[in-house]
Amino acid sequence: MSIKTTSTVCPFCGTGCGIGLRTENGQLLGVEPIRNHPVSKGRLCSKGWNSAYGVERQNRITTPLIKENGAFRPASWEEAIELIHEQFSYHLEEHGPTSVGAISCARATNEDNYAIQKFTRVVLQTNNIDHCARICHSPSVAGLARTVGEGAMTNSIGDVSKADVVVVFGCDPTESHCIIGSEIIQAKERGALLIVVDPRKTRLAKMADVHLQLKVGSNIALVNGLLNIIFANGWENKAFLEEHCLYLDQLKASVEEYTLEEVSKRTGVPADQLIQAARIYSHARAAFLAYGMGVTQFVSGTNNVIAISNLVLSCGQIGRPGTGINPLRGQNNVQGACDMGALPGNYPGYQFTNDPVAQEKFSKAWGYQVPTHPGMTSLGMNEATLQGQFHAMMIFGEDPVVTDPDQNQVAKVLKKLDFLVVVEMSMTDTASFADVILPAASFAEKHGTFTNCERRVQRVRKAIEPLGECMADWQMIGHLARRFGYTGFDWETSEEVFNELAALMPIYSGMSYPRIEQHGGLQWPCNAHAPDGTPILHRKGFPNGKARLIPLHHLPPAETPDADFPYYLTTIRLHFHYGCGSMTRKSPILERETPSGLLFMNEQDARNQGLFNNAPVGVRSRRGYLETRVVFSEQMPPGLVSMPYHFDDIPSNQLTNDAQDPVTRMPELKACAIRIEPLAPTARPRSIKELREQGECDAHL
Ligand SMILES: Nc1nc2c(c(=O)[nH]1)N[C@H]1C(S)=C(S)[C@@H](COP(=O)(O)OP(=O)(O)OC[C@H]3O[C@@H](n4cnc5c(=O)[nH]c(N)nc54)[C@H](O)[C@@H]3O)O[C@H]1N2
Ligand SMILES: Nc1nc2c(c(=O)[nH]1)N[C@H]1C(S)=C(S)[C@@H](COP(=O)(O)OP(=O)(O)OC[C@H]3O[C@@H](n4cnc5c(=O)[nH]c(N)nc54)[C@H](O)[C@@H]3O)O[C@H]1N2
Ligand code: SF4
Ligand SMILES: [Mo]
Repeated sequence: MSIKTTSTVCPFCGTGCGIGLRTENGQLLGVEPIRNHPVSKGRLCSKGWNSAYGVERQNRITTPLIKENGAFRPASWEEAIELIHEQFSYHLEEHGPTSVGAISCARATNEDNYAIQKFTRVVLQTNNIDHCARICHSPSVAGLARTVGEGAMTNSIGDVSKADVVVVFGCDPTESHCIIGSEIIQAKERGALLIVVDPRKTRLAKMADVHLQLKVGSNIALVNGLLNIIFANGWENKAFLEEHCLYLDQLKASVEEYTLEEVSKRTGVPADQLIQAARIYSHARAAFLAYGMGVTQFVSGTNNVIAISNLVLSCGQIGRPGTGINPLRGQNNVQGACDMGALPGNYPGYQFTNDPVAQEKFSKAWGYQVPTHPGMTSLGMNEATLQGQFHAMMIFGEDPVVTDPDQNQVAKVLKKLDFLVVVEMSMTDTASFADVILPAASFAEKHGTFTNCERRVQRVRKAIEPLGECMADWQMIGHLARRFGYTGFDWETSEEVFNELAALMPIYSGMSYPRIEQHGGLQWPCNAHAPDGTPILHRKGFPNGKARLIPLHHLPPAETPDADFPYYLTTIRLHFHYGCGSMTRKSPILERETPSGLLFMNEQDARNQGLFNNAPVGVRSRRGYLETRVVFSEQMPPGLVSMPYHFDDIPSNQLTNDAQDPVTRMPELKACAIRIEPLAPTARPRSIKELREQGECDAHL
């Protein structure tokens, strides 16, 4: 008997830490860090250490399941595939290809995502393919494409240590990207200056040299204010602007009205702090700016990203080590899922679905004419369902009932679908709505690649055999496509899938499994011009010749507090749990740390409502109601409360608003109006299931 360690990648966040899966006799024993890993260097956060719990047999779905008379029964693969073929064929024939679609999985491998989007385009004949990037960094993909040309982190995680200024803008890396968070703390300890832009006093905000504690939803006003100060003092990088940027005059004119007084009033940030931050950022030798959901998850998400890009470009803090505009991509493989074209408007490698040249390229490569009608986004498919125009859907590894805004609305959609297939590892709220569930192999049971937030494509390696009848998503796609009578899906290994996708994507064309292994991961673009990959983008300029500065104006959140709903609710992440909690909540260690959803609130606000610490409360928005406990938090400013979104029993998405960014249809997950209804001091908060059973909540679920 011997213990073996398989080197692979953490299945949670986009940092992409290296983990060793320890096995004995084909059984998973646990996890160890990889000492010489280029990103994590022997470190892991508590989720990485606990990743083996998330894939344990007792929690898994291990055979296909078919719903009959409201209950699931085990089925064979043949039977499940037959039913899917029959139903999708029917809807394709009856209502056409715009009436069906798929949601791909940012937790699955590149090979899985490539196969899923190819299946959707070739077999289902539609561009109705999307995934959770929609409600995550789609504004980064859209915004940065318009300004600098690429929607990804421009620099590498290691660049944090080369910066003399670090800006943490609307993200909370010590909770959400913990190893990046620890790099920032180390940089600060070595003398780098830290600026945090966040309405909450996060752990990093407490350590910061400047904490711009702005009002929720005032990012553009704040950035335009900083630009006004920078231009008024001549602190911009004139040489860089001259050589690399278009439309400076328009930008300058647009920020004129953002005077110190006006911006201070709009954002709530004192004028001296605005001046201090503008001076530090513009004078930095190398300023590393990281941003996250506090920027993107607004109706102004794309404009927020563009505003930050204007700031970065105006100070020339890009294209050099230690600088850059760095969206911290969230899911382990959300960068990859976007790269693979699991998006309605993009083929693999960000080639546009409305470009005739790209259409021809992919039609030829895949051997079938690709669809030309525009695809719908995930929330677009939901709306079309309610309007009776969308009928059948496949969801690969997402739990929108818990993670999409306005849970009651999502449930209504899933109920209305004529046919729903969910591909999952374990039973989720969303899977319970399915007509067919297919059992997905976990990251530990398959080979493939993940692309982390710094564009590093890394090898995922199989440590154990797939449990029961589980299969990698790309393998299921192969079986499905063959049943539909299509060729071109006959891959035998994940490596064959990778070779096919790399050949079609100029940004991956220099990659192969052996080369990825040799280099410890390769950062795209990796091709003939950059055979060893590209740790820093835009060293020599911008893909479209020059970068664009784009004037913009402040837009408040769609819903603002009023007499009926007097607080802003913002939703956040907690260190110990991940996404819908379907993996982290299986770990007794993580569950012990944070077992339940909570409402974080400023102590004074709570006392004004007669609430004590831990008091039970009802929380109501215009869309839903839940019950939880209040926790006094010095992180929260007056008027703002926060809740994590990881808990299916206390789901903050009961309350959130699906008002959307017009460019990307990103919903406004970071700001909605709520009221707090104190419960009897001895009452126990009821779970959402109890509330539903007692008729105090929308009954769709
Ligand atoms: N532990 C854990 N880690 C995760 C995840 C997880 O579920 N759990 N999920 C992963 C995923 S998918 C993602 S996308 C990333 C996200 O990682 P982050 O971007 O760090 O995520 P959040 O905690 O949602 O939001 C970030 C911050 O935005 C702030 N904020 C709210 N409103 C505003 C505003 O108007 N302006 C500014 N400037 N800030 C504002 C909030 O106070 C919060 O601190 O995390 C990844 N990592
Ligand atoms: N209120 C609020 N809501 C939010 C957010 C917020 O900040 N506030 N953040 C949003 C963001 S940024 C994101 S990214 C989304 C995330 O939302 P989701 O993508 O729905 O969340 P996850 O928990 O990552 O769910 C992924 C599912 O994939 C399954 N899975 C894992 N690996 C595989 C695989 O290899 N194959 C298959 N088929 N399945 C697999 C897991 O079992 C899990 O149930 O949540 C969004 N929702
Ligand atoms: S920081 Fe992210 S990738 Fe690293 S161990 Fe934690 S969850 Fe995994
Ligand atoms: Mo995300």
